[in-house]
Amino acid sequence: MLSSPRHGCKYPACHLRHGAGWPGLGRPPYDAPGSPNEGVLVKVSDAERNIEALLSEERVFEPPEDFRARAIVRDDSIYERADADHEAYWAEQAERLSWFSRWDTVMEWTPPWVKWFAGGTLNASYNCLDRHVEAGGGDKVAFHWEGEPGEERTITYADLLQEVCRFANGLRSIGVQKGDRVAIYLGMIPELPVAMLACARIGAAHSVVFGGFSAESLRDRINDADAKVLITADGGYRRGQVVPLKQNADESLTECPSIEHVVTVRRTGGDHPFTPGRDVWYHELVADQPAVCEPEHMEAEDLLYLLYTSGTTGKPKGIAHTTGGYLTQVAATHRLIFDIHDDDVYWCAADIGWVTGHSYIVYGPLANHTTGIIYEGAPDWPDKDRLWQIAEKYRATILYTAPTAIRAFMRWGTEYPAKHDLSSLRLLGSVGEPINPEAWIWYWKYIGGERCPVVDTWWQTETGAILITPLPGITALKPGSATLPFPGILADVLDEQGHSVGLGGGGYLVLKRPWPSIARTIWGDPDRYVQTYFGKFGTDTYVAGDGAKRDEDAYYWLLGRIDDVMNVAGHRLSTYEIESALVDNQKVAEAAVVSRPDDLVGEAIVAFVTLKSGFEGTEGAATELRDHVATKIGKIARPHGIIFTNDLPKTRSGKIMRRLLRDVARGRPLGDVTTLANAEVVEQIHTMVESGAGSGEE
Ligand code: 7RM
Repeated sequence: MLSSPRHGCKYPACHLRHGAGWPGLGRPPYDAPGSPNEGVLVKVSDAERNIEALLSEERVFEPPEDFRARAIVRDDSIYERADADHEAYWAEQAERLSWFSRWDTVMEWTPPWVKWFAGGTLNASYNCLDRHVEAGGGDKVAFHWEGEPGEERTITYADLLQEVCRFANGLRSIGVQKGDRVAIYLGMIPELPVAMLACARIGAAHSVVFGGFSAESLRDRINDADAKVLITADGGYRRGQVVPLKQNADESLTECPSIEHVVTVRRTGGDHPFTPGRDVWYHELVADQPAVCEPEHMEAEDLLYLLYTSGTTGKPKGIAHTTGGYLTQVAATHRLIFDIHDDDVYWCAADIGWVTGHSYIVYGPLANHTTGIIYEGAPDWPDKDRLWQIAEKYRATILYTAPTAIRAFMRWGTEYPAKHDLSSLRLLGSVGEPINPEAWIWYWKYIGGERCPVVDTWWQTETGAILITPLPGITALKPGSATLPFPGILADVLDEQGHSVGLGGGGYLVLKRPWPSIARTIWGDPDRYVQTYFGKFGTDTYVAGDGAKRDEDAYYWLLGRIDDVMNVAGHRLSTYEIESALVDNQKVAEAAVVSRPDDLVGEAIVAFVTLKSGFEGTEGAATELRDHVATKIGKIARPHGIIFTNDLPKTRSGKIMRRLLRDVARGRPLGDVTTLANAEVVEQIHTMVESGAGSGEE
């Protein structure tokens, strides 16, 4: 456990660590500010090939005493237990679920292939619903649902079980069988978790496709999975507009021979074509179905779902998750990281179409009998305080969202949260990207009222569940660090040659042994699975594709995707640290950094910067920002070009797409924009850069 003396920082909960001159960094790659050599690089032999760690973040936040006193995890012993015998520890987590029959072995590992709880049988829907109802917990609210236009539905565990059973029977009646795949293309309405759980109940794997994806993306995902049925809605609401889901789906389906039936939920009530024999209304399908449905007994290693992620290039990968290990780990991580108590009102504000929604809106929370909130629409509709209004209304105690959202709240201003009583909140979470320290502090201060720990949780679609994270009752937090591997997780940071870089160094984030919720394969392409995740350092080492550094407390700092690392004057710099230095300036809400080839330094740094409301992107501001980066982390990182933009290209889950900005900065034609949430902004930025407007060059 960290124990750190108090210092004179303005934040009462903040403890600055003393002793090391460069907390969190080990040896600095350049001389300290104020020294005669400030900003001049000092050669660090050996480390040259590794990603350099420049950013110095010294604030440390100990768990508040009252939080620790009530927390599920109050001391370190869980780490020791898990280290001593990780299989026994995971088995202990698995025992919290209900199994129809117990497993024979905990883990069978033939690298890179692994089986967890082989021989055990269970059903995910039974674990999320029936067992709670059977234990007398049917009246507890499973979801408070709020539609974008303002309707409200309260769904108890008993309600959810009945609806899932009806729909599961309905799916069986149109021919869905154990082992089939079912595509789901819905917005954030209650029928989405219902559809997922109904599939799980009858042993069909679901493949949820983001409601925002185009007809083309939907078509490719349906065909890759060979899905038999598609579940969609007539439309979905987004910023007051109707997204024509069924119309998009119909467009895809002209080229989807595997689809036998389309089930459509009536949500918006618009007109759309209806194909007799193929199309069926959800409400008609469930109307006469019994509210009981025997759950299939699934093998632990049976497929639970596919979720497609667009790799950096080429065809999307169908990430395959199985039943026993996945459910074990999402339930355990959800309970221990979010410190779930019976009276919590938990809100993961992600989209269910993202893995975060699968694991931390649906499977984890329901397995733990948690009360959750689901909101259908946009955070700024009808105004920029919508989330705070909802949090206040339902007295949310836990909020889990993404850095991109937090940076948007920062840009909009503190007056929006200030209008609402957020005193029910006791814990905050972040996921999706590295959170810049200033965004972390903002979140902690203006949303958490300086009283809620912020858990920065690192994981991926492929990992299924959170792997690197604080445990809020015991972990001292450092803004910008995801802190430590979850108990039972063995991580490391390796250099190009596969050696551990040790504390203070940067390199490839890897996992050295399997965990229960690891993806078992890429659907239909096991070779690609082996190549992508186990191709670099051998089949016993999972390569996450992210850069990371570890500080002197062995805390992990995620540095962004390895592909985004830049080569400036022989130094490998992460985008994250430069972006964090920019966001540290009081005018900046968000920044994305890329490089373009340069004769002098190899690659020149170009920063795309979004300012907070009230500030202007002048030449003077550009100079100020360059200087700010130089002072904060060193002259080597000083951006060459600064381009002010109103927005940045993002994926649906809010990740900045630097690849596209790289195209813009290099004057190349734009690559694939189909997975963008906001395709129009790239065009705008492109046009702006071409015309020379809004940019400052040095
Ligand atoms: C859950 C999710 C995975 C990628 C991952 C990272 C980035 C996610 C964090 C993070 C730094 C975090 N699944 N990432 N969480 N980076 N700190 N807390 O996002 O498959 O959509 O993306 O997201 O690059 O590899 S994902």
